[in-house]
Amino acid sequence: MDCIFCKIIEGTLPSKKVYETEQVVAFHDIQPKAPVHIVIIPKKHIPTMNDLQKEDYALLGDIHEAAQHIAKDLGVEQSGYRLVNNCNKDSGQIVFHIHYHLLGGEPLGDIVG
Ligand code: IU
Repeated sequence: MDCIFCKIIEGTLPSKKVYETEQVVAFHDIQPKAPVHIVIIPKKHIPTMNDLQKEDYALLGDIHEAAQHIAKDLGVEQSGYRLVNNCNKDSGQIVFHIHYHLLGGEPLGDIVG
């Protein structure tokens, strides 16, 4: 499958991983928009939020669990952070493997992933 994030999951493309379970992987964004900018993805290839099926909803819990761990590990748990999903063109989604941006490390204002 020609999906950049699937290649990151397989390890055929490099990434700086910060968290991994059987279901999800998280890594540093290559073009960070904040001091902390992590991309959290399910290992299952789901293109967009529109494609989520009921059987996938548990993955959203896994992603939130990942976000809690990462926020703590990277020291933004108390200062604050934002979790953002972009869906389709108007949101600015460029990678069509569902993902959540975890942003923090400074007052975020209008910064989105
Ligand atoms: P978006 O929500 O689809 O716009 O975000 C995709 C993000 O994936 C974007 O912030 C990219 O910098 C990031 N990214 C990455 O971290 N590693 C990659 O190899 C590629 C994109 I391509």
